[in-house]
Order: sequence, then C-alpha cells, then structure tokens
Amino acid sequence: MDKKPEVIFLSDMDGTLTPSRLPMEEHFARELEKLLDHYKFYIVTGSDLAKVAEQIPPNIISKVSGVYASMGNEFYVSGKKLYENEFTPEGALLEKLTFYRNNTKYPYELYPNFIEERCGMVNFCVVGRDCPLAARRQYQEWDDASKEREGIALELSAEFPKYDFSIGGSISIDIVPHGFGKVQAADRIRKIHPNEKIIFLGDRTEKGGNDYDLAQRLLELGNSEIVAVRDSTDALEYLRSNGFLHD
Ligand code: M1P
Repeated sequence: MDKKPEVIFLSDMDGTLTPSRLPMEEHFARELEKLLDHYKFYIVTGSDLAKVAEQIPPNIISKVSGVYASMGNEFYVSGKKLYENEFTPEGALLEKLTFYRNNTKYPYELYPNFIEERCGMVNFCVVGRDCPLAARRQYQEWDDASKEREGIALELSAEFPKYDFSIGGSISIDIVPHGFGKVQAADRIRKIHPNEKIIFLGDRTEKGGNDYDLAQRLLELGNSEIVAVRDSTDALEYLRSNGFLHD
C-alpha cells in the first residue's frame, strides 16, 4: 500500500508506545498497525534492539520504517543494522558508577547488571537491571522521594563534563558522550526525509527529559511537530483526534 508522503512519525518507546519496560498493550498495537499501513513510522529509544523486541510485537516491528536504538547509536531497518557508533567508557567513569552502587542509601535488595554497556552508551541502574518488576516499582517509588538519580546525574555532569547524563526511564540513567544521545536521530531522519513533516511523540520532551534535545533539534530543523504525551493512552488520543487512524 502506498504511504501518504507528507507526514512521517518518529516516536519514543517506553512511556510513549509502551509502559516502561513492558510490552505494548494489545489494543494499542491493533491501532498502531492500522497507522503503519498509511504512514512511515520510526522508533527512537534508549533501549537496545533486544529490549525493543521484548516490548514491541513482531507484526509492528516488521512494519516500522526504522529503529534508532541505544539513544540513536545504532539504526536498524527490517532487522538489518545500517550504522553503529563506537564508544568505550573511561575507567574513571565506571569506577564512579560502582562507587554510587556501593554507597546507595536505597535500603532494599540490589540485583546484578548495574552497568549495562550498549552500543555508543552506558546505562547505569543502582538497583540493577536484572531486578524483578516488584523491585523496579519499589526503587522507582523510593527514587521519586529521594531523588537519588537526579542527584547522581548532577554530580556526574560536574565531574565528567564531556558526557550527557539523562533520566529517560524509571530506574536508570543513560550516559552518552555529547552529541551521541537521541538528538542525533533528528538530523539523521531529516536527511532521509528532507521534505516531510515530522511528528515526534515523546513522554520526556520537557527540559531535563531525555527526549528534550531531540525535540528541540527537530524544531530547529523545521517542519516538525512535537507531541508531548504522558503515556500510550495519550499518544493514541492524539493520533485519533488528529485523524491519523484509519480503519
Ligand atoms: O526508553 C527509556 C528507557 O528505558 C529503560 O529505562 P528504565 O529501565 O530506567 O525504565 C532503559 O532501557 C533506558 O536506557 C531507556 O532510556
């Protein structure tokens, strides 16, 4: 089926298309699939492709036009990697992350995999990425009150000024060298689609959020609309009320 040429979509994943680190809801997938028959749709996420595959159903993945994974540090079309950025985090940074893990005031159990090295980035998670869902919720609640992640990100920004530290998900911090965050997807997608209007959906487009730089860069590049959503229900409401969902 020919896609409408004038508008393309770019969307964040966690908190926008799916709940954080959880699979896409079935009714949302049914609606999104209809949209994909008519419009080009790209995903941009801090997660790597393995996590994208856990959260987005295969029928949706096979229909999207591309996935900017690991903060845009790798790009996939039809499961094929078209580029990746190289990055080896320095020892001093990894040592400091280990220090934060060992000295956290979080009073409950910690789990393995607190430093996850992905293509072009590092994800740091005090409670440990391998935590079960209940511990994820417990840490999230505790962090909301204690603001541990905000404090760590601020301190790290002062000590390691050549990196960006952003709070994209619920329990972790994404770390990239300057310019190697989600923002890079803006120029790349504009290059592929010089004339189309780009509609970007994200749940962290406010200053300090990990969709902010990308949203701002799209606005600078022009012919773009930024849609700030709270969750996938909100995203669906936008798509429905703006006439993008066709039966
Ligand atoms: O896509 C948003 C974030 O999702 C996960 O965050 P968390 O585990 O903290 O909820 C991570 O994959 C993170 O890198 C990513 O930015």
